Amino acid sequence: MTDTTHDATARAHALLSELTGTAPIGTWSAPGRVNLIGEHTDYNDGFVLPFAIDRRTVVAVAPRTDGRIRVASTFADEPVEVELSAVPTLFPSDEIPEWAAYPLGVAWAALATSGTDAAGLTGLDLAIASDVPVGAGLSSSAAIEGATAAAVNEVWDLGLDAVALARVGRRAENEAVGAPTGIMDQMAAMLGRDDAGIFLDCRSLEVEVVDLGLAAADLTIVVIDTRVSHAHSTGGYGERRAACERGAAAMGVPALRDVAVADLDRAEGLVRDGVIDEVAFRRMRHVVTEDQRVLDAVAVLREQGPTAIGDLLLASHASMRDDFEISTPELDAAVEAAMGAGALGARMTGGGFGGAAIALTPRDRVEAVTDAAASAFAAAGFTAPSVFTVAPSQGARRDS
Ligand code: GAF
Repeated sequence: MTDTTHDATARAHALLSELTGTAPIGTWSAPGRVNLIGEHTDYNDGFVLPFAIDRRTVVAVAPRTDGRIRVASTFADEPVEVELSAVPTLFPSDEIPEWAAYPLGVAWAALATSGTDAAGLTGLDLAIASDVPVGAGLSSSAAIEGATAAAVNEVWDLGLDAVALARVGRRAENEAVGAPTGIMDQMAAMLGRDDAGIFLDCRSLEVEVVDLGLAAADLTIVVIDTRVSHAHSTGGYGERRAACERGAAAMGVPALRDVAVADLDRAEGLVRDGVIDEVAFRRMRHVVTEDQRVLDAVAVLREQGPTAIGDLLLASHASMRDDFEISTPELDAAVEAAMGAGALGARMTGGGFGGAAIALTPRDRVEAVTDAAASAFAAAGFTAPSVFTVAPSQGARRDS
């Protein structure tokens, strides 16, 4: 299996050495993720089936003796430095640049969650580099959060487990960065396993590791990054969340997880009676049917293996395109091109409004899918996509 950690590790070490003139006391990393199926279900307390990918973000750490914490990244011009004693009251903040709000937000949330007093802690320099493309819908944000969370948990001896660290990452994202996301990405980044999907109940946070069996079936996942960048701290994502909350309230349930496919008839009646708007109904229908598709996909994977989940992936894409309205012409073109070139199923992955599509592809069709996506994008006058394969990989870990 390929593991592209090495590149980012060298860059993180070089950055730390430039910053401090020293070698790291430790290096931690966490992966981006692909969501196989289950989109916009996490914040509705529903089900998701993501996997961690073999592209990682690396955090190299050196101690400081002056009670300060400094974060530096290969994609930022300047490091950001604050007093460790100021971390507990750092967020919300308009002053911390967005990229630095991820690692500093993790430090802030980790101290709060573990009830640790910043006074007794060692100051730190953190140098960050990543092989996860930013804005591609592969959760580069959860990768930074996971790597930083694993690092500070160990260096400061906070004693948090993997699920607690995933919650820390989500809190940083929600309250420090200001993106109202669910917990799927952080759970995948913390708990990913080689060759497996993470079947997560987002209400209980119970996880089942599901064998994807891709290699044995001679299949791979092709990522078609449309290079239309997206961000969840802006507009559409929050609007979708609000519509889901309207739908749940109208159905009299805590979350859309509690609405079954069979209840959708009653929901349609509520539209006719003017209790909910038609948009909220369609958002609800996406979430309710998507939860069912995740359950179906897990059952099909277990009973028949990965070759049989293609139709579920396609149905998921259609639901996001038509009911949830988060696809784009580029994502639709990517799905169509992949299917035309022999993929077994394809769908946009992640929050939508840009980012990437994935295609479940027989190994001997990877080149055809890559070429078909490039040709379709050129013919439509879109920016050329970036196309690559990913393999399910390990979650956050200490590398050295
Ligand atoms: C983004 C969010 F961060 C996740 O929590 C999830 O809601 C996803 O969009 C949509 O499934 O990645």
